[in-house]
Amino acid sequence: MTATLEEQFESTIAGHDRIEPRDWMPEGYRKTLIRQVAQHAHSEIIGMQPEGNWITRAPSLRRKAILLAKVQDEAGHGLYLYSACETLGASRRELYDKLINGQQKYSSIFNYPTLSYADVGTIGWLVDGAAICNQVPLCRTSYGPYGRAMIRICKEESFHQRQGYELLMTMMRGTEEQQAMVQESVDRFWWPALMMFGPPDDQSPNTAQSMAWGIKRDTNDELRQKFVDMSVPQAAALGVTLPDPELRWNEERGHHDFGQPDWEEFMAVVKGNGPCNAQRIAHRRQADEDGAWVREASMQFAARNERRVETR
Ligand code: BYC
Repeated sequence: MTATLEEQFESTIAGHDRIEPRDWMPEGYRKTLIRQVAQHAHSEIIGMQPEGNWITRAPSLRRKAILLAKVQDEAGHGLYLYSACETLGASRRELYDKLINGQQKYSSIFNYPTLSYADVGTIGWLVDGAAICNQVPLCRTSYGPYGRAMIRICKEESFHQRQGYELLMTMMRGTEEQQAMVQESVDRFWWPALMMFGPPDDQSPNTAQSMAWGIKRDTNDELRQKFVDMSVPQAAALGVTLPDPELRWNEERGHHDFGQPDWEEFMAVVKGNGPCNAQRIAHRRQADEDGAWVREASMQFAARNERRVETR
C-alpha cells in the first residue's frame, strides 16, 4: 500500500506536477516544507520591522503612503505563507511560538539595522530584488499551496523592488549629500543581500534533497549568480558602485565573477548574534503579549456566537 503511494508521489514529482495537501507525502518532504515555508513566513513578519522603523519619519506624505502599503503587504505575505504551512498540519500558534523561542529561523538580512531613509530604497532594490530572484522559481515549487502563495507574493515583490529603485533614482538626482547616503547604504546592504541566498552549495545541507523533491528549483549559488548579473547593470544605471573589488565580467563564463561574502559573519547572524537579532525577537514577543487580550476576546466572541446558533 505504502509503496504504491510512494510511487504515486515520485511520479508526480518526476512529472513536475503539484503535490496537494490531501496527497500522501513522505514525512521528510512534509518536514522540509514546514521548515522552509515557516522560515519564509517568519521572514516576512520580522521583515516589517527594519522598514517600519521609518514610517513615522518618511520625508513626504507620498513616501509615507508608499512605505505603509509596502509594510502592510509584508504582513499579508506572512499570512499567506502561514496558511500554506497550516495545510501541512502545523498550527499558526505552534509556528509563532517557535519563532519567538528561537527554534525556527528567519532571513539573516533582517538582523541588520536601517540607519537612513536611503535604506528603504536599498531594501526595495537589493533585498526585494534578491527575494524576487529566489522566489520566482518557487512559483513552480512542487507543493501546490506554497507555489500558489508565491505567485501572488512575487507580483507584489516586483512592485516593492521598483518603488525602492525609484526612491534611489530620485535621491541620486538630488544633492551630493543624498547621493552619498545612497552609496553608504548600498555599501552596507550589498554583502548581506548576497547572504540571503544561503550558504555556498557545497556547505548547504538541504539543497540536494530539496532539489530532488522539486521544493527548490535552483541551487543557492545559481540564484546568487543570477542576482549579481542582474544587479550590476542596475547599479551602473543608478550611478552607484558595488563594494566588491573582485566584481568583473567573465567573457568565458558569460557571467560576472564576484567575491565571497563573509560566511563567518553569516553563521554568527543565523545563530542569533547579528546586530539586531535580540531586538527583532523582543519586539515580536512584546507584540504577541500585547495582542493576547484581542485573541482571547475573539475566541470568547466566537464561542458565544456558536452557543447562540446552537440554542436557536
Ligand atoms: N538566513 O541548506 P540550506 C523576503 C539556513 S523574505 C537565515 O541552504 P535551504 C522579504 C537554512 O534555513 C526572505 N537562515 O537551506 C521579506 C538552514 O538551516 P535549518 C526569505 C538561512 O532551506 C520582507 C541552513 O541555513 N526568503 O525576501 O535549502 C521584506 C542551511 O542552509 C539563510 C525565503 O525564505 C538565511 N539567509 O536554503 C522584503 C525564501 N540561508 O533550517 C523581503 C524561501 C540559509 O536547516 N527559502 N539559512 O536549520 C529558501 O529559498 C531557502 O530556504 C533558502 C535556504 C535559500 C533561504
